[in-house]
Amino acid sequence: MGVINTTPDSFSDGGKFDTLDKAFAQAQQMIASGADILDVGGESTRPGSEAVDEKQELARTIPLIKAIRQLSDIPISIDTNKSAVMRAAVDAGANMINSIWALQLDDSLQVAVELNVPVCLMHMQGTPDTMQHNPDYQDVVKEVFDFLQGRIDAARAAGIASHNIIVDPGFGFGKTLEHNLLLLRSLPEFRKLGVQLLVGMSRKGMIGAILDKPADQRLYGSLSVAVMAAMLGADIVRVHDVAETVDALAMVRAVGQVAS
Ligand code: 9MG
Repeated sequence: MGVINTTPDSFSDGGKFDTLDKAFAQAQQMIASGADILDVGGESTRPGSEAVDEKQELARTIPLIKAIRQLSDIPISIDTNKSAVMRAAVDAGANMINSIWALQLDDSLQVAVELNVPVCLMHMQGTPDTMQHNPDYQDVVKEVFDFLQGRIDAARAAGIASHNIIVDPGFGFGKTLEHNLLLLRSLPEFRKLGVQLLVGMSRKGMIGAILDKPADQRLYGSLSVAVMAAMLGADIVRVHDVAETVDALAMVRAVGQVAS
């Protein structure tokens, strides 16, 4: 899954793709590089980020989704928490909803049921503006697991089929470095939830903290964790560097396919 942020304050690319043309060029490059899904977002979720209003989010995402859809039938995910943006995005050609709030806000769960597309339900402790102030767990793996189980149950009860549910432990969303590393090591545990597993660690602070490098120098660290995640059971990895990750994951797949 290639990340396309149309936000001027995105943490990893500093808003490089803040115009439609640039974001569209980025999408084209990701498609050519072998992305399976594009994740389009119009509101930054980096730690400390502030919310944007609906009008602005629509203006940033909908023309881009329409432009990508004219070019390709690649699955497009809309990274949003606003039900009006979900509706408009699916209407414009998006085929999936990525909710860092796990569809807990307003009528988003009901709207996702109506739209009948796959949904990604992510764990987050706190809110994007405060989540990294003091992340606190007794048992991070159990608490994230139980939260995701609860959201799967809520989604199923509302009418979303299991095959349309994807879960995500939410690396960097209200977690210390230790929490993130423990979650990565414990990824096989999350397979027990019985639905698809998505992870997003690309260029994040957990890599910067270990390598002591800024976001634009975290490619090798990002590839390492993408490979580990795939080997530990992730179905989808959300990344900025699609071409490099496609090669790295082809190697993982090849090893997994060797007959024993
Ligand atoms: C929007 N966004 C930023 N980071 C993310 C992550 O790790 N997972 C998902 N599902 N979305 C994310």
